[in-house]
Amino acid sequence: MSKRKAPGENANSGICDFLIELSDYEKNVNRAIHKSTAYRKAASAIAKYDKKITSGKEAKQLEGVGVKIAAKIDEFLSTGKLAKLEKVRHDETSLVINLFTRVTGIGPVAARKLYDDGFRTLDDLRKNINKLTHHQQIGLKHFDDFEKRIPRDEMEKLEKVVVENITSLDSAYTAKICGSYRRGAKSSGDIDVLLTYASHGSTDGKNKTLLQRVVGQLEKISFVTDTLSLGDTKFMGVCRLSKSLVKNGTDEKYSFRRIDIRLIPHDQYHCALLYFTGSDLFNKRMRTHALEQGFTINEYSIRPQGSTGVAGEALSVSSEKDIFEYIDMKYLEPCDRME
Ligand code: 8DG
Ligand code: CA
Ligand code: CA
Repeated sequence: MSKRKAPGENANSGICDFLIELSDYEKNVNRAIHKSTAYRKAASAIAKYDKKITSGKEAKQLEGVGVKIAAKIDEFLSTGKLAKLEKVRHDETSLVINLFTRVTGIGPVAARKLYDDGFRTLDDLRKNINKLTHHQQIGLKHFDDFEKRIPRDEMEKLEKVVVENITSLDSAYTAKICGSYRRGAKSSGDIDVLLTYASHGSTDGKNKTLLQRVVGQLEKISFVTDTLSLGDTKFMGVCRLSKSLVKNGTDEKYSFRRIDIRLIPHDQYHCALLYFTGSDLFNKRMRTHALEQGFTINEYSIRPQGSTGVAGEALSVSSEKDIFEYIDMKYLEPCDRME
């Protein structure tokens, strides 16, 4: 997951902002994933609502807004703030843990550990770099760049460099940028690339070189600058555009960006495409709908859920539309898959 989500602009952004702050707090500090998701769902439903909310009661009519959240909305509307958040914002433990989790590679558990070890600031971490993994060190080095979202026009340039270089390496490769970019977002947190190779199917076993060749090429042109992790199927790294990579490029100073590349067997391509296009809230909703219809879907396949609860063989899929059809759900274009 990219760490910074696009801020909302809507009639109720005050409410959405505090719900997202609560969601982050529950995830990072308390490691209460379900609470965190509940706040994010409520924020998402409220963001879609185009009237200005005037009471908790009104908000409660929306899906995902229950009694407790409605009470918080009432408190916020009448006082302009939230006692719970005021406390969290002044609580050193919460502040430090929240800050540390903004470094890529530092999750809630590692952040808590670093806090317990006595670290309080990013400078403390910089001075004790040996306490961090390689991934975390790179995250710290590019902390400011990774906090910035990538404007869509830069995403278009990044896409061009990635796709052209991969397909000119070998035309049997296909590369596609998914995530928020494929959903048409104005800005993206990172670059999510799906990679397939014509003769590489899920029954062919591991292929050690298919992904490494691609990463090697992107390093050779000085596009990929760091590797956070590289396995047979997943690369996590850092890249940056440069004047020489962008045709008609200006002297614009480019930022370092997070890039993930996943190698997908061609028979699993459409399930992966659906999954990695997201959004993650949409994925959760679709998965729930699938289960109600007796199917289980994940990033690899869609399978019928047998009466004993054991999933059957993967169904054949030749487009994203097929998956929607199996579960009797109206097809949605990527730009309509916000939640
Ligand atoms: P952003 O980067 O612009 O902030 O948004 P994004 O592209 O939608 O989110 P992402 O965090 O980069 O994840 C890409 C897609 O992967 C997401 O849209 C849906 C899917 N996905 C989930 N759950 C998870 C998860 O737990 N981790 C990751 N890495 N991806 C997930 O549905
Ligand atoms: Ca990502
Ligand atoms: Ca993304």
